[in-house]
Amino acid sequence: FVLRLLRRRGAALRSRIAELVAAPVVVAAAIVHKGHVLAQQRSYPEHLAGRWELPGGRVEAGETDEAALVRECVEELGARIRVGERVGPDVPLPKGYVMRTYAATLADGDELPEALEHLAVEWVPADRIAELDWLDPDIALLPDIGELLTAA
Ligand code: 9L3
Ligand code: MG
Repeated sequence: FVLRLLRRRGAALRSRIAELVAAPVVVAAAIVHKGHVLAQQRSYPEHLAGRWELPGGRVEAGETDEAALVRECVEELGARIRVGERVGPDVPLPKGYVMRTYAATLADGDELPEALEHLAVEWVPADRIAELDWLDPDIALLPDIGELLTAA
């Protein structure tokens, strides 16, 4: 029965299955400007409030990583970004998610974006990255972010 259904429904069903099997992705943006990376301080949930992270969030069904990152940065910072290369490895998150990070730049101007959903936003230079209390998954990215900042 399943095989007949698969044959009949073909590609649509297979791609739906692939979607369900793949690890759901949280995308994060390492937004770089003049040797600084943008860090934002979480306001929620309570156990993460006060800690720092790269902007981003969950990729929704049918959305590309890039589209999700652009959307999240508009929601969180009111800023449009240009998404660049992948940075560092996929980092495992709770509940089977992975966090995937991309380098990015601000698309319009170079003013520090606003914290629309966060407590604060800051440009952090390479030599001050280690001073912030980052979320656990973001800590795994810090060596790659340091390299990104000093390579530019
Ligand atoms: N997360 C960790 N580091 C990040 C981002 C963007 C997200 N740089 C984790 C925190 C949340 C989950 O991923 O548990 C979903 O993120 P969000 O939708 O609450 O931003
Ligand atoms: Mg978010």
